[in-house]
Amino acid sequence: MADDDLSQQSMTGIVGAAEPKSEVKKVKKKKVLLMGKSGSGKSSMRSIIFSNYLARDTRRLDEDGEGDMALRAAGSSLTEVAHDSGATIDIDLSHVKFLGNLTLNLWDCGGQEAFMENYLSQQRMHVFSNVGVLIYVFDVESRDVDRDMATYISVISALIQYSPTAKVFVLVHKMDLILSAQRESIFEDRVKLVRQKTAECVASAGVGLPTLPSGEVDITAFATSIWDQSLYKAWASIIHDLVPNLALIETNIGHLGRLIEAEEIQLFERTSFLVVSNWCSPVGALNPFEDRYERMSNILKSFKSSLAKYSGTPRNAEQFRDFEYKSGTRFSLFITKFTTNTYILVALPPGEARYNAARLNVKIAAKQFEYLDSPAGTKDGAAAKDAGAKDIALGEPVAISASGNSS
Ligand SMILES: Nc1nc2c(ncn2[C@@H]2O[C@H](COP(=O)(O)OP(=O)(O)OP(=O)(O)O)[C@@H](O)[C@H]2O)c(=O)[nH]1
Ligand SMILES: [Mg+2]
Repeated sequence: MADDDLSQQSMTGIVGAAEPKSEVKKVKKKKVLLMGKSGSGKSSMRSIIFSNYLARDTRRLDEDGEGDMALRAAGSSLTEVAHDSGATIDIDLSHVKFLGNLTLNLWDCGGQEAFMENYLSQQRMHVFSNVGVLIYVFDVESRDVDRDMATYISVISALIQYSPTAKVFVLVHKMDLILSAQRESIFEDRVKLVRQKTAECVASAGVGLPTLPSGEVDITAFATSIWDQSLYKAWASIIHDLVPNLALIETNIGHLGRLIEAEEIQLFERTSFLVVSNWCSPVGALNPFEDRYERMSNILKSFKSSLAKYSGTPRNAEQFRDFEYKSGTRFSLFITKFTTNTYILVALPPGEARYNAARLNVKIAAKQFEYLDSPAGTKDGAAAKDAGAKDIALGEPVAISASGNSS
């Protein structure tokens, strides 16, 4: 696209009026159950994704003592730190604010047998009602697969009884402990078994759980490990299904990408650095690295962790606002704070004018995206409104030329 064309483009209507504003701004709560056998890795993944822990920080005291010491040194408030074995006692509840309108109520359910029995009996209704998502974690190294399956099926039965519309994700975890040549077949066998047992359970109950058009129960399975980016891929997919307004956000990310001639845009959630939305131009789509989204999450979390270490700031502090990388004649890239709850990554073909125009346009777009990201009645929502978000649907023309002059 020529520079002139770009200058004539505007951010008009970048946020469409398709969805009523009251819908966009509604605060949505989702109860997410994190379940599985004790030691399968639930709290570890939660700490890595939502509390910026490094994988090595999750090692339990009963293994080598270093993990919990690291957590203590960092002033962690997680309950498992207070417990010598590191196991979660009963249920650890956390509320994670996600992209403004979404609050995840994360129920990290300690997996020791006595607790499991309790969830399935006395606390059955309390634990299993109003569940939006069940994430069931299997330890791939477990020696008692039959027992694990039996517990899983008890959980599925309770879910069918109290939350038949819940979406089920299955994580076959600790894959790093399996030889890489065997990973795929072990994962496939385990998932096949899970699907078969789930289908039997649903058939005997006669009702329940969302199904695919094929009639199969809709279970999404991932092979994960805290030691590589697979964890980010799984959680990005889980979150992707939950974020409200995502279709609208995605449409507008595409609009922005075309306007600034980007090759790729990735939108990260601020705390977890999960990629919640992305867009590629036809050229960007040729990028052979299909796992680049989860790789970027992983890299940025490590980067943030190093910044925290060297600047002495808390783990969950903002750490950085801007990052830019110009690779000569190959590409330019920047990552910048976008809205209250997001960071944006923009990859562009080389060229200073294009780069500068993109930076300015992203700044302008941020004000408009803020509307989708901040629920009504909050300070940020009000700020977004003041910044012009109210007129988004009407489309206030703002044009930036590729030479960086605003009109
Ligand atoms: N090798 C390997 N170890 C892991 C992985 N994920 C977690 N662990 C380790 O597994 C141990 C137990 O992890 P937790 O997260 O406390 O287990 P949990 O599922 O919360 O256990 P409960 O709270 O008792 O239900 C810790 O020492 C972790 O470091 C993984 O992907 N690979
Ligand atoms: Mg735990």
